Amino acid sequence: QKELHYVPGHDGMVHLFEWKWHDIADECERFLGPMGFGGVQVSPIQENVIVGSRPWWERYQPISYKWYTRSGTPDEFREMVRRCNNAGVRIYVDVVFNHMTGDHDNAKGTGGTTADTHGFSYPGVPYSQYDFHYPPCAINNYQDPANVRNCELVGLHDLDQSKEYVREKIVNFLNEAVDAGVAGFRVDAAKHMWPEDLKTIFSRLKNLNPEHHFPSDARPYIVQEVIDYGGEAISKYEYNSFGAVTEFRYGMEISNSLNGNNPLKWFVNWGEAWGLLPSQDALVFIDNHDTQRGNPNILTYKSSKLYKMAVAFMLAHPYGTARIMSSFKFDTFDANPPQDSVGNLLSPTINPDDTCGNGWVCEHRWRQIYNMVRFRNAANNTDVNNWWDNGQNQIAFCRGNAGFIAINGDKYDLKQTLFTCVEPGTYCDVISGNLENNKCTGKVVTVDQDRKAYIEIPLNQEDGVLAIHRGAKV
Ligand code: LAG
Ligand code: CA
Repeated sequence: QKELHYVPGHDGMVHLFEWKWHDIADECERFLGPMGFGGVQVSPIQENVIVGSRPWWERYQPISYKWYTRSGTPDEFREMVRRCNNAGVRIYVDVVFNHMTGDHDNAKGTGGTTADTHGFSYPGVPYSQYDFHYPPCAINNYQDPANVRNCELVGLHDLDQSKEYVREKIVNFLNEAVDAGVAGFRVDAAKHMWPEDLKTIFSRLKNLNPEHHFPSDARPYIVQEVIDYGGEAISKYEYNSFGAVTEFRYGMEISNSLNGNNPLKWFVNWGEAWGLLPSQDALVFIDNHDTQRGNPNILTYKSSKLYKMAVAFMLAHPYGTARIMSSFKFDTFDANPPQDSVGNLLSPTINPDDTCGNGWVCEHRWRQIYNMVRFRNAANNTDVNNWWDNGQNQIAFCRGNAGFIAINGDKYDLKQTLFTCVEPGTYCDVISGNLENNKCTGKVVTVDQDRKAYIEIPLNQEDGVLAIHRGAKV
């Protein structure tokens, strides 16, 4: 269950964090489909407890498995999945079934469901005390697998997935989404569940719904969120035999290097040799919705130049399934998503230059990022070849003879004639510009008969990357 079932000619997943369903449907049709994106990770679909201040994280506290959230209704969800699939863009749902809510007085959900959280009673499912690890204990020892998996993560009531009844509720919840046409799931807090239980649950999922352009016998894609930076009792290798796994070391190492702690030239053997999962098992990303607000060492939209370099490297490199974060602006950990005075989520507005307004960052609409999605598509099925570096932080490599990228992570200009692998001709650097009506609005790169070109990335420019590919010839 590691196959994404992207539509041919599409690649790259974008996490449209906290977007509403009808806005995602619009985005699939007007932008993601035409730009060649492969899929969208959407925020949790199950009903969550309403937290008074309406932080984003209330969605990680399920109160029932009904599809009523601030993102929309069940009908709106189904309609989005249908429209996105028709636009060639797959939908992956963030599913939360390690736990239900924490303790809340008079708990009420986004669909009106109530619960006695202190009594571990959730009539909307229904679950009772018996379905949980009860009496509760707190996770406080990451060297002890039983503590991590059978106790409560930050006070969230911990379901017992070894119970047949609990498994059945979870499987039904997931299968309803499969019926609606989703292509797979991001499994929240997978590290906090036993691999054997997960394996059983996933084995009971239906095949993908053939009415949504999936091949027959297609299995749902599963990516399990297992945070493993090393040094804890639970390993990502306990999970990758039966589904893909989030590779948290990926964004950590790239951020670390661009922050000046390791030379970029070391990335010549980037991949399993670095202790990363096998490529086909790994979901990779620079930041996610947790690390962007909780981990100061991870690059985010806030350090835009370095961040675009990181994302460009990720999309140019063939290792792993790439996921792009699409954020809302925030100052503090708890900051609300864009919302009105009564707590309804706001839709993004689209500016004339394709960027977003209304508090949405929309990294996926930054030219340097969406053009690298196109690069990734153009370079599909090729390897890294003709690696070059200056012994420090200036690197370049090809993808077969389909594309070439150079990155300047040094504190001085990159000015070099380099072998580009691509056929002779005139190319548009898709980082500094777009190809519009056969004209390049950015740097033009001339590749000579020897497939060499003069490459320039001055330090004072907006971006530290240059990229050309066979899909963007002038
Ligand atoms: C995840 N992956 O394993 C999510 O990616 C992450 O965003 C979730 O935490 C977490 N696991 C649980 O699904 C988020 C926030 C937490 C928040 C939690 C539940 O990072 O801060 O906890 O969602 O809403 C909040 C409070 C805690 C409180 C807890 C229970 O911050 O202080 O104890 O709620 O009331
Ligand atoms: Ca657990």
